[in-house]
Amino acid sequence: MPQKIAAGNWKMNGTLEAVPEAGAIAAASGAVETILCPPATLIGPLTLAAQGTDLRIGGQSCHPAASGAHTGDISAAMLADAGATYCITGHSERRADHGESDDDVRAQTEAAWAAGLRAILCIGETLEQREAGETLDVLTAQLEGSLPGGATEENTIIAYEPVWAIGTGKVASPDQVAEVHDALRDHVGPEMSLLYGGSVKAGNAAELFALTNVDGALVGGASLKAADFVPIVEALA
Ligand code: G2H
Repeated sequence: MPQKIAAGNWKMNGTLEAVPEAGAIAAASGAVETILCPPATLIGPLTLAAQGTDLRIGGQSCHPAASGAHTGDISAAMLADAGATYCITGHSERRADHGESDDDVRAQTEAAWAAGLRAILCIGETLEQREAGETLDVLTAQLEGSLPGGATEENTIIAYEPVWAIGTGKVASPDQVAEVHDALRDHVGPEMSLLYGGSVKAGNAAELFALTNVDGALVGGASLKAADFVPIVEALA
């Protein structure tokens, strides 16, 4: 059985004032694997807030190199040093804002593994690609291009995030999610956790989690406040 996982992606949100939210989320974690991926500046403080609890902390991206002349970047080893045990790779906002290709994502995922981090590798189609009937082909190509050989359920989680559903309030329908997750299951085998991401909220989580091949969610906006995120974690338990 794939592990059930509720992961929060704080994106570029949160300052030290947000640490108590993580503390409240930490207090509710345990029944399922619960992860928060804050901005890099908060990895240390959130790691401290999560000490002695089951909440795990992750980075949102990493540079493929371990160190060097890469101004503004952060390596997987640095994330691990700050307390992270997970790292998101290939989020569509990184692919769009920073031009990250499948090759970049594969190198980042390998770097995350080398630092002992478990990767949360994101793939997703645009609205244009969906309307052209290309969804499964696009996702297969992204998976084949960005998932390194040697991926196992221990070092990798896959997150399906349709780009058109991210932060838009539009959630993919259960049928749309099921079609994609069933196809992904055939690709990655029976044990790897498959998360859905894109406008997940307490109100739609249970319906998504009821789908056979949905093992949890990668949650953006609704992970910033414990009052919003804890019910999602509970819906998965
Ligand atoms: C998708 C998701 C988190 P949101 O990016 O990765 O964000 O839940 O705000 O759509």
